[in-house]
Amino acid sequence: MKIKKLLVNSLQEAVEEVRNLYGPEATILSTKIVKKRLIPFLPYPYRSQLEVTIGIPDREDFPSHLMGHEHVYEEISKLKESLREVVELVKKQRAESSEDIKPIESEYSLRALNLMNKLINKGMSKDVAKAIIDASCGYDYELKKLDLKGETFESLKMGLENTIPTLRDFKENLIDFKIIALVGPTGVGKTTTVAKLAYIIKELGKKVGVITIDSYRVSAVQQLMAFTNIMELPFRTADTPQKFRECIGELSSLDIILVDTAGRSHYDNLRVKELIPFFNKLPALEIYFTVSANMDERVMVEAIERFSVLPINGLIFTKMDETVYYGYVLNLVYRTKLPILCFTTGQRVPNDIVMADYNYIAGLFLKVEE
Ligand SMILES: Nc1nc2c(ncn2[C@@H]2O[C@H](COP(=O)(O)OP(=O)(O)O)[C@@H](O)[C@H]2O)c(=O)[nH]1
Ligand SMILES: [Mg+2]
Repeated sequence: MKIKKLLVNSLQEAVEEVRNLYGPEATILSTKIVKKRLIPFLPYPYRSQLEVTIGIPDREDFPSHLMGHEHVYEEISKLKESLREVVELVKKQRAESSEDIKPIESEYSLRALNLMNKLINKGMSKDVAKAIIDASCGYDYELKKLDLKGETFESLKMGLENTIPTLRDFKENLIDFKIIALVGPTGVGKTTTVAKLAYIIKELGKKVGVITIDSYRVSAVQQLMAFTNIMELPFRTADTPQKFRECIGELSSLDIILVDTAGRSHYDNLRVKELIPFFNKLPALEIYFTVSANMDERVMVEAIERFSVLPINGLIFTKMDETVYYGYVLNLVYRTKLPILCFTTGQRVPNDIVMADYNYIAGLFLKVEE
């Protein structure tokens, strides 16, 4: 608050002056009668005047064009009123939404609600958890509620089977020639996963080869080359779409070709597009978007959006050992409807990989916490 002093002839004049000069919020703090000399230096003659001390509220925070205008205060009181209305509205909506939950609670058995909570506690969105639990439940006429169809683990598995697509028959379906390409953000574990998949496919008695698409010539291919050498698998590097097709031609007598891709960053939209000519009109191609499970859910969604300029067939989740928010993973699957091919669970090649399997997925949410 600013303090000002004003000399006036009467209290009436003071009130008017204060209002005119400083607006209705200014207040008279005190008054005092003072003698004003009519001739400087001489005590006489003099005139009595009223000295008023005024308090003016600070206005520094207001935009300059509003300063000194009375309607500033009206605006503020209007704003206060709107704010009060907003607060009331939010309170009302909150009360209504908690009413929404009550029918849900009374709709399910305690067991089903407990399971739903376990899913939600690991990052699963409520709507996804509800869809899975709905598929795990049947109506219990005695309880008059939805209850899990069987024992918790089996019920969850059933629920997952109906809501979360997977490629659990992947191994059985490796009959015709296929080109399996992994795309996704840099550093998620594509190269490592290609090596693990190559091992699994070779163990199935299939002839498998690996091509690395490295159009930016930045990635070290040594890692994969060393691995394919040990396993005695054919290995090629392609830096142009034309070279890529030549490599496929050379390896076309194999059963399966795995394709690793290298990139600088998933934020680089243009570079994702650079992959399009490599994969254009390529028969028998399957593209798997690879993402690490330890990413924030929003980052995962943003990454898949960037890569969806490519025709994605399924999902691979890496670094499952580095998260407990498995719910994020299933949210992504549920929303994209893309089936899961596999999960990777550590750095060790070739061991740390689990092909998509409902026992494994159910176990993520039900295993005893360490
Ligand atoms: N903890 C953990 N690390 C992994 C896993 N998969 C790969 N990595 C590591 O992640 C890093 C990047 O892997 P890389 O295959 O080069 O990723 P790329 O850039 O997508 O090809 C390496 O240090 C890998 O050992 C996994 O499942 N769990
Ligand atoms: Mg790589």
